[in-house]
Amino acid sequence: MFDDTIAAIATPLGEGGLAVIRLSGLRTLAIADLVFLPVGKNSFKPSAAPSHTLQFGKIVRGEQMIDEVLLAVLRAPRTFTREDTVEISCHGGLLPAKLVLDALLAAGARLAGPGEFTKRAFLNGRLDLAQAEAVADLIHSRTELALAAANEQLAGKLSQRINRLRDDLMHTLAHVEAHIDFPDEDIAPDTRADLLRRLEAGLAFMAELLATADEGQILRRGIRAAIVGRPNAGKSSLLNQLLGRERAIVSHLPGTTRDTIEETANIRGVPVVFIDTAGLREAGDEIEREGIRRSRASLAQAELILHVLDAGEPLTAADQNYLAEFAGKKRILVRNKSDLALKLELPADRNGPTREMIEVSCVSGQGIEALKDAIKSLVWAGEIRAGMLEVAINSRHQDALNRACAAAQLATDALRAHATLELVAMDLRQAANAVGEIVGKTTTEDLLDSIFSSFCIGK
Ligand SMILES: Nc1nc2c(ncn2[C@@H]2O[C@H](COP(=O)(O)OP(=O)(O)OP(=O)(O)O)[C@@H](O)[C@H]2O)c(=O)[nH]1
Ligand SMILES: [Mg+2]
Repeated sequence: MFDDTIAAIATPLGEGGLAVIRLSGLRTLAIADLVFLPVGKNSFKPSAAPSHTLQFGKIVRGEQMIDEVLLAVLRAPRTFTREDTVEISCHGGLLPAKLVLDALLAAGARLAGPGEFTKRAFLNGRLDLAQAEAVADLIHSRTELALAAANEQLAGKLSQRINRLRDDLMHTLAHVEAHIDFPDEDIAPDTRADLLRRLEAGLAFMAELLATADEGQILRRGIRAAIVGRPNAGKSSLLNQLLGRERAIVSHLPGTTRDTIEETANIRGVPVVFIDTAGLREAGDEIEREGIRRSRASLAQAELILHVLDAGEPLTAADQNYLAEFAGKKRILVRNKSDLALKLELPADRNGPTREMIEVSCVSGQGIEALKDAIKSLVWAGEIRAGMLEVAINSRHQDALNRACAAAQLATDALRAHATLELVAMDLRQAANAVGEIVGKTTTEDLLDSIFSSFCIGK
């Protein structure tokens, strides 16, 4: 399908034990022959080597010996790209990998763009689009749960469901179109009822998939949780407890934290970016005021607020204001310093979001596990169902499904109202196309570019 052969370093740039250079395309074996000298009687030149074998030898460029390597020969079609592929493991470090790559480029390969190997895998039919996206999810996953979801998607669990849905829409479309060709015949009542039933089942199924969108986002991107409260409440101490290490400076001086500090932690499978902020108060010098401005900006961006209150101090008017101010957000009240005598009394009227209060001591660590549970259950309503991981959709899928749903709804309404069948067919085709975008049955070059450009080079 492609007449050029692409090459790239597939491992991260930097020093390491090994680096891997990848080569894929029609001329892979010929190019590899030019740069690889087999060493020992059991090694072959790439074009003579059986598929799926490792050859030991040297990479050379003219007279210059570059590195001693292991070279894997993988012949089409049993490869990731479905093209002839060679993977060269050389010594780690920037220079050996770069010189091996240069030798391949000099021998006729072209430097691969981001995600180009995966794009070829897609265009050659090895993966569909949802599976190709799962490759990127897998690389970027920050928790085991996200990894599990990426693996399910890569295995085609989402694609199977999407394909069934699309087939179903196409089937209905074919029925409707058959009647358009014979304008005298109206759809028989029981056929119409049957088509409506199918469409409704499809709509219900799409709604079910759409319901996983939030969870899919959380798995992929995590959530941002701002730790706020007045100075000295123990915000930085709480960040350190949640991370399990001394990240932020803690001191008895109010106004210690001036800049915002962001760190990611894995909270019961959910990646959470915690943002420690400058204590909120009116006074303060110029730097502290800037810190407070940043606290406010973090607050605005956060999906979750951990409002830290000092159990050893009575509630102030400022605290009251903050309690009211954050009431509209997803929030957890953290009553810190539970090791001290309790002086903090919360207003009796704690309905709504204020209900959630966790007592902790950042000195003893008491309550921290309960706080993690509370965070997890607040961002992740309900259990993490095994079936959900299989289909946790991303925002592109969500967008396509929303369009498909709207079009399928129009088709359903039109069919029920005995509208012209042409109209029904048009909406159905739109729905099927939108669903097809998810797996890449209907795509545009722009869409592919936007998906694959977010990949690493060499993937
Ligand atoms: N007794 C007790 N002291 C605590 C606890 N948590 C924090 N502290 C103390 O409270 C003081 C303030 O802690 P920080 O974590 O720096 O408070 P902060 O909210 O980040 O303060 P600013 O950055 O100034 O806004 C320090 O002296 C901590 O040792 C706790 O659970 N119990
Ligand atoms: Mg602090």
